[in-house]
Amino acid sequence: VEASIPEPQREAWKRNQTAAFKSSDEFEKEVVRHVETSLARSMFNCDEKAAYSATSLAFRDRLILDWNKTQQRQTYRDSKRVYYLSLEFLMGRALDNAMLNVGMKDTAKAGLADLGFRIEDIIGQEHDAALGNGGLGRLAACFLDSLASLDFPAWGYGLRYRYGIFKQEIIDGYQVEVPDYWLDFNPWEFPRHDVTVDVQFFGSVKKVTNEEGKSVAVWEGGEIVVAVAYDVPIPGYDTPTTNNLRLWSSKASGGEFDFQKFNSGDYESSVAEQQRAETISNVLYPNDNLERGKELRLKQQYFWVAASLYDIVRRFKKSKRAWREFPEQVAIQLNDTHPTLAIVELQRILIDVEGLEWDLAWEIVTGTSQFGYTNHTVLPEALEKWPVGLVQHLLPRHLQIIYDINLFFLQSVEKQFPDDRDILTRVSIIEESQPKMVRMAHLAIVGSHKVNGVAELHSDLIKTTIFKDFVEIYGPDRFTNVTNGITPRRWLHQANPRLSELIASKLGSHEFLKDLSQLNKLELLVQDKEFKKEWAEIKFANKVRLAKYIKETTGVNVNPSALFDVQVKRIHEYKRQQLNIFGVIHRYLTLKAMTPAERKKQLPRVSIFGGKAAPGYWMAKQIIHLINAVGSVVNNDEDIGDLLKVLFLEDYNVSKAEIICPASDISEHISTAGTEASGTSNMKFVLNGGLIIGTCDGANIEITREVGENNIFLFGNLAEDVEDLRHAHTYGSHTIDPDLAKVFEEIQKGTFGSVHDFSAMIAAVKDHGDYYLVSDDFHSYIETHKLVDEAYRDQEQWVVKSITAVARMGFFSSDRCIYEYADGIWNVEPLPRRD
Ligand code: 9GP
Repeated sequence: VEASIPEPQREAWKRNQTAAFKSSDEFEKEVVRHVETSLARSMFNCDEKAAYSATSLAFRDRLILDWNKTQQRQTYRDSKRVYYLSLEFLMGRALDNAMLNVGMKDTAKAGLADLGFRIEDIIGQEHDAALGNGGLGRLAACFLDSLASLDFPAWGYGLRYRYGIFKQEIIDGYQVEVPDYWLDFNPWEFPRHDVTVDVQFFGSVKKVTNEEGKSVAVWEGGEIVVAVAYDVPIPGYDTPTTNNLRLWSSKASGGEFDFQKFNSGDYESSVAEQQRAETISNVLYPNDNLERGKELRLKQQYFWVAASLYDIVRRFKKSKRAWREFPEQVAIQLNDTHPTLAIVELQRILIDVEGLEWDLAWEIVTGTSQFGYTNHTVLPEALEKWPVGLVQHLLPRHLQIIYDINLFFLQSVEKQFPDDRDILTRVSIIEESQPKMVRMAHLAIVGSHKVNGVAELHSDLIKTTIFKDFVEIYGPDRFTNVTNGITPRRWLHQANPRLSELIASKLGSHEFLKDLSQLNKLELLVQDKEFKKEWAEIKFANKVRLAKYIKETTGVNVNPSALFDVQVKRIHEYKRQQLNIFGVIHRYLTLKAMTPAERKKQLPRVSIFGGKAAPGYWMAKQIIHLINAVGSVVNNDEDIGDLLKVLFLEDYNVSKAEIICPASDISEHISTAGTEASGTSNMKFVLNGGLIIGTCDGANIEITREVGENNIFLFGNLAEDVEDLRHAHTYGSHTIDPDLAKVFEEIQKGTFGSVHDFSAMIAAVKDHGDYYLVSDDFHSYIETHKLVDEAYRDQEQWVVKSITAVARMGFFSSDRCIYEYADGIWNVEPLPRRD
């Protein structure tokens, strides 16, 4: 490549290459330069916000140098790339992560101190990049960190929402949603106005005969929306590899507005098209584990998929390889069914644009290690289906292709099972309902070479329930498991720097951050007195930090010596925050019934909740309301004092998780067995030395296998019993647990205010079949909490459990996940720098 540039020019470029700052002096220079030039300010009006901006720009510049080299290397080596298609990337803050990953946090700290700033205050200025709802989006963010840290040539593709997940405010105990406009100042993205893709919607399809006499489909008319690329550098930890996350933003084709209309005085409609186009990437749908079937959502999906595939194909075509080699160069991972249209779009490109025959095109599309599909849920309300009429209207050519894919698929199934008519109805991509629906999960399975679940139980469940027929058709090998993981860089090193340092001091280096299995050496230290003392001190300091945050945000004083019991995650009936708050009420009633002398012997507890409810999820909002209502009674009850505090922390997000996770003693992962595909916050809490109380669900099961039954508190019915219990609730008699009945009575007496608001929550258990088994699990939940209290009283042993659990968490690094995907699904190799 270099040879194409004449020698003298090459020399001039090399001579003037930008150098990355290496010392705190050089860093300070960069900060001051950005304050003075990029921000047009000076030492006299550089507040913390400006210092944050300049610091980020200094680090952004640094990342971009590595980003450029990484991209050049990947292009030059022309090896297979992974494309991770996710409608959500819940990145959180970037600055702290960038400083740690490039190993320059201390340098920045010293430099900022020289300039008069505390690094924590500067980090705290950053707005979270919250382009996701919960676990699914955060998993994508952890995967990007691992892909870069392990030197894999990989790109993420997503949407650049103008509004991420809403900001949650709690007003009078109720959730209120406020838009999260986060793009005021975002130094972490590069607009690429030269990288655009025209995306077509609507219109019609006609058959024409081309010059070769072949009948081909032409999709014409409709409207074009332009996708503009914004690139976000993703730095790996302790490596120069800096990968790319490409986010698409929508804009109207043909300029800002229609001049003709403008000149004729019709200003409003002159900008209407622009506004309509921009709507596509305007807002993230705020539902977690729920699909609502809105037209705009389908538009978002196709817009993002079409732009991403165009980009991927454009890059592939530069290599001048034959189409057959496409699966050898490109692995596309579908994060849930949201990007499933990519399968149809690739088939369309190959047959309609590139002129390949259907069979050859389909062979390429379904080629080994081409598309992989990750399923993240078995909840029926979260499985995507689109009305055929809507797909026809929006994407007429795609619907034809879907029908053809389905026809060929069903023909082959019919051949395989000639005597079974029912299987055809069950597996068809088209559901013969009123209206007819396209089943996206079926399409994803038919078009992918591998389908994976995200924890062992979940991967088994999909094979025996929702996708059972497909196991018969394709054989078990198409289905696999990759248990989720988390990045230890953010969730240990960044969130809990003191613990990370303590571990590094004992293991001799920070290598464990890239090979988490090394944590197992900590087990040798569980009897080391000094080590245990330091371990406990760090936990306590993290609790003090959280207590301070609680005081600042809620005004409530909590005792850091109390047992901190945390449940932070999206609010959902299946995750059972209602079980937790009913348990808290039970504890409150028990304390109230005691004499003061008895109370004195009780262990103080702080029950901490946090999480957003989807704006349209009424029941979830009532749960938030009940938690707050209980808090305002309990926290002000003089009989109770410090023995019990109940808090709901507003606007739970990634940066708050970084404060909360290191501060838990116990955290709650208590979904009805068989409903939580994996869960990943369970891993974050344990990695930070907290123990968990949980059901035999999702990754809790594997966490138990790793850390040992003595170091986790399990309770409740098993997944295999759930169906029978539900059946018994509906068709047999359903008696409510007596302790839970007392809790209900108390709520209905009005102890926590509005009886009316909470009646539906009670009725769901008492009168509507208790679908989530709250009553069935209540007794064992309460009993298990008693065991938690007992265990916590023995602080010495508790610390041993905590250390042992952390030592055995190596398996849950997202690095391990990425190696499993790379090996078993993508067939890609890392591409480290050779120098
Ligand atoms: O509900 C699952 C959660 O259990 C899992 O940890 C996460 C990442 O795999 O995905 C969630 N699923 C969804 O958000 C929607 O399918």
